[in-house]
Amino acid sequence: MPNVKKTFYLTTPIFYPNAKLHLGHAYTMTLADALARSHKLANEKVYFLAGSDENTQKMIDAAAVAGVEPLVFLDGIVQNFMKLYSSLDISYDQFIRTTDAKVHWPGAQALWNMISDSGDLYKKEYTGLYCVGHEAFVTEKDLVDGKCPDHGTPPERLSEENYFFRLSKYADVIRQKIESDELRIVPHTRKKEILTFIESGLEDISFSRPRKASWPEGLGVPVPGDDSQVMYVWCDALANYVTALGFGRDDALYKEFWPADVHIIGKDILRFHAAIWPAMLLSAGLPLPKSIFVHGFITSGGKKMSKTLGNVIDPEELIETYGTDTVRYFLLRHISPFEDGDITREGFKDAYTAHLTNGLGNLVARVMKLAEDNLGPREIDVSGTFPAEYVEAIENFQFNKAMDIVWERIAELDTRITSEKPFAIVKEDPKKGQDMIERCVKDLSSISSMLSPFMPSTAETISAAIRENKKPENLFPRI
Ligand code: ME8
Repeated sequence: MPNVKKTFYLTTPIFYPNAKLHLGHAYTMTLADALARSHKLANEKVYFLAGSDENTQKMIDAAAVAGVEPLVFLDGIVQNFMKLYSSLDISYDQFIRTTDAKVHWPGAQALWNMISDSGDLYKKEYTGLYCVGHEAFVTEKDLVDGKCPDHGTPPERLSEENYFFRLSKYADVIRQKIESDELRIVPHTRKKEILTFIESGLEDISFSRPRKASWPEGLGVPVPGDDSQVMYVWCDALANYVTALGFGRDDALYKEFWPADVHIIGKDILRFHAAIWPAMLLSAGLPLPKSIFVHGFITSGGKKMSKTLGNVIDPEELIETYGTDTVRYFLLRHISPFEDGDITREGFKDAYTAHLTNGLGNLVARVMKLAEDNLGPREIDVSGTFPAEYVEAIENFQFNKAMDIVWERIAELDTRITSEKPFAIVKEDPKKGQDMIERCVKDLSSISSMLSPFMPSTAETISAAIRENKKPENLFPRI
């Protein structure tokens, strides 16, 4: 039988390109990358999607403030996204842009037509409160003191003709699929949250807006058969998860990878992914994603880090000072993936010194110095399996737990060297000492494999040092 690899399709939110990305976005991408790399390590065929959500009013507004043509502005920001992903070592396979009329629009329109054929779209005059920050209509009960609590801005009152999607029709089916974990929502607290939301009743939602004269050509997916309207904004954005695979144009990837194994999202966009998106797919008769992993927010000074609130930490700045893998390390180990986690510059520095300079860096130097001084070049058999608890932690998206397991190994090996003293024994009984050192190198190699999804270039440096039997340059110099 041909050896068919298990496939693994992983998506990330396509961020709004109205400003530079901050550490919160870097967090989502780092979680996703660690997951993608773990599945590659397990020999699966991974497809990892990133992208940007471009057909929006807030991008137009930001371009106006910057004094640049919207489409030029977009190109600049998207380059920034990609630059950040490259400095974070994000191994995405495709970057989808929703202004891409060749890649995204045919599928978005095909999906629209399927939903329309099911009788789930109707036109209606709508008056409501619109939060530009969320790019969504909100209700009075979402507001605090008349303002959106997430963005601190009052919503606009809009009155216009829109196409509406019969979301209400799908509430029961979606609830049942989430309850039974056919659509698995992780963590459990988010599953409960979305079930409560669905039980409180789903209302039909706006799926289009009149095309604005101020919007440039090339922005906004035209509603099939009604050029006066563009898709807006979640129906356009959510469709990216299938259009990127060629849905509606060239189905090869779609057939291979859909349904998605995991949509990774932040907790702010749970409703869109766990209610609206499944309803769209059900309406179109397409399979639902298998799971949605919902992470918490990175806060800074106790408040959500957000462009609008102006308390952002620039990931590039941290990468410049500490290096890519330190930033990845901190995000993956010191922030609980299921809850909010605060990050301060001091906490970051302390973790660096304690666990990277003194922990991992010190151990690598210690073991490799012993190896370089005492072992001749020799083949080290490094094949081995990962501990079950490590694999299980990753399957449950508990990257911090998986890394705790790695750091337990680091501490164990360090303690063993101190107590068994191979450095002394090798002088009295070279054969015995060499065997002990060889065992240390093997354990270091297994630590390096376990680290590779999280800190890929550090893992590669360690592996290379082992191959060459040479102590590497100081991995995490004191700062
Ligand atoms: O919502 N902590 O885009 P967006 C952790 N375009 N993660 C954070 C964060 C924080 N403080 N702030 C943002 C959109 N994020 C839509 C998505 S998908 C079809 C369309 C991350 O630019 C987190 O992943 O507002 C959150 O869900 C996402 O950025 C929102 O990004």
